Amino acid sequence: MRLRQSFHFFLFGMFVGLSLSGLIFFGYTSSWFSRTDVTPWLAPVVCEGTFDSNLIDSIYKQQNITIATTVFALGKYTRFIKDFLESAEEHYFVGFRVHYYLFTDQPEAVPEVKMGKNHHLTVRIVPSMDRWQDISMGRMEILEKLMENELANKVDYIFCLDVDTKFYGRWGVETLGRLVGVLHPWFFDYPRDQFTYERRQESQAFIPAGEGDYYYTAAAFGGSLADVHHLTKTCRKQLNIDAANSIEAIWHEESHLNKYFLNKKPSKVLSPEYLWRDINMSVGQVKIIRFSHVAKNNAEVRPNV
Ligand code: 5GW
Ligand code: MN
Repeated sequence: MRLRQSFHFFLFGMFVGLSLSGLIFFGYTSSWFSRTDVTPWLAPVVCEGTFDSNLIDSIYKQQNITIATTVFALGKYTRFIKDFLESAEEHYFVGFRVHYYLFTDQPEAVPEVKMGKNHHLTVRIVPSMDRWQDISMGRMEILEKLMENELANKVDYIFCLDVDTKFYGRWGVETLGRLVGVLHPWFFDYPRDQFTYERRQESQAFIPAGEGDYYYTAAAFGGSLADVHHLTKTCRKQLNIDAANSIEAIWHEESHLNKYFLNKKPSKVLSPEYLWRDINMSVGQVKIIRFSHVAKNNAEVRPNV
């Protein structure tokens, strides 16, 4: 009798033990996949609270680095230059060497903005382009040639940014890495089947269902000069193949960028703190907004396409 009782007790103990370990194991695995400060390939996802800005500044200060930064302002987008540059001068790599390359079809529309110490601005004239598709395609090629012909061995890192944006907080050396992608502010908490990847097999940007890690924005990307050069060269080629096949990826170069990042995983991912949206977004989802798309009236600023 006593033996039977203790046997039952033993079974019960086993049951509780197994259930608990199952719970712990399940909890552990699910928390691993839901970690938001690191990717499944162990690249950091940079957000407030994951770095010490003073410490990281002091580490990078020992290296004599230059960060090139490209931005395009064609047609009516020249109206965004002032806020972009002024806010960048308050928040963007303050104290580090920065060289902006601003590409525009109207150099006379570039406002005078006082550059901080070791920050420089070069304005480059590019031909006017009416079709968005030409701007988006032309952008990759212009960047590729800039890096090849002028920046090689002169700068260490490069970021390519949209101009219809503004800085509200620090964007510093915590963002530097070999290949850096930024999470799109609309999709960071969506399941991957809802990402707006290119789904037609005929496009070079095609990503099949069930694949893809994140949905990255094309409004900000960067990394080391060699890695970003390879990125722009690859995307330019893929865009050309699509054009030759009369197919245009659903979100233009953003679709191609996402395809690129599927094959070449970013070594660092920036959280949506590094590209928010001034409109339609609840601020509660991020601790700080550093860089954000400003509200714009597309019908007003975009040429008729
Ligand atoms: C954008 C859409 C349709 C037609 C033209 C343009 C356009 C883009 C333009 O007329 N001038 C221009 O300078 N651009 C550059 O491309 C800007 O740097 C802009 O930030 C970038 C991406 O275009 P956006 O900002 O309109 O795209 P979304 O997806 O951020 O709205
Ligand atoms: Mn934009």
